Amino acid sequence: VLADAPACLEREELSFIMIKPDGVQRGLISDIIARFERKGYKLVGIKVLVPTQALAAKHYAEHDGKPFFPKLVNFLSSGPVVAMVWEGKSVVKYGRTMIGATNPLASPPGTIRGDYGIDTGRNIIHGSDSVESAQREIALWFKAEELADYTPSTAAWVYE
Ligand code: IDP
Repeated sequence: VLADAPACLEREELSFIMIKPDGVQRGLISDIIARFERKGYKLVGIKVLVPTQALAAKHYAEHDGKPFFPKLVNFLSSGPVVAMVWEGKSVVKYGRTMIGATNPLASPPGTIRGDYGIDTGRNIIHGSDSVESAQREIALWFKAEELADYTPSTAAWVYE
């Protein structure tokens, strides 16, 4: 079967997904990982760290100057986060669908933010909003050698 499915053997799209300090403190790590895993996406990088303010500010550089920026940077560096890289077809766009809207109260049930959050400043998880953002964010948080390249034995059962 695997020999008949070469497409699943090549590097697919990558997204940077991060469980923020509120998601970690609330015990949502395993639930969030399980959602991406059960969808069929592949975990290729993961680490737990307390981001420095400088790293948090770089990650959210596009929001520099906005009123909520200082609080956002302080919050992200207030405790451990789980930084991850997930791989799979359309993982950037579909990952955002799984995550929901920026405001958890505008996110439908079934999405991560819809199921678990209330305030925008405590929305549990980050996901890259474009393939270009994903590339920038992955380079910011991970070294190339920290990303695994492998083919799960289930690949031919997920991709045709
Ligand atoms: P996203 O996380 O859904 O991509 P962005 O607009 O990129 O949303 O904003 C980044 C993060 O900044 C949000 O996830 C949220 O935590 C925070 N944020 C965005 N807008 C506001 C706001 O108006 N007030 C407080 N925090 C905000």
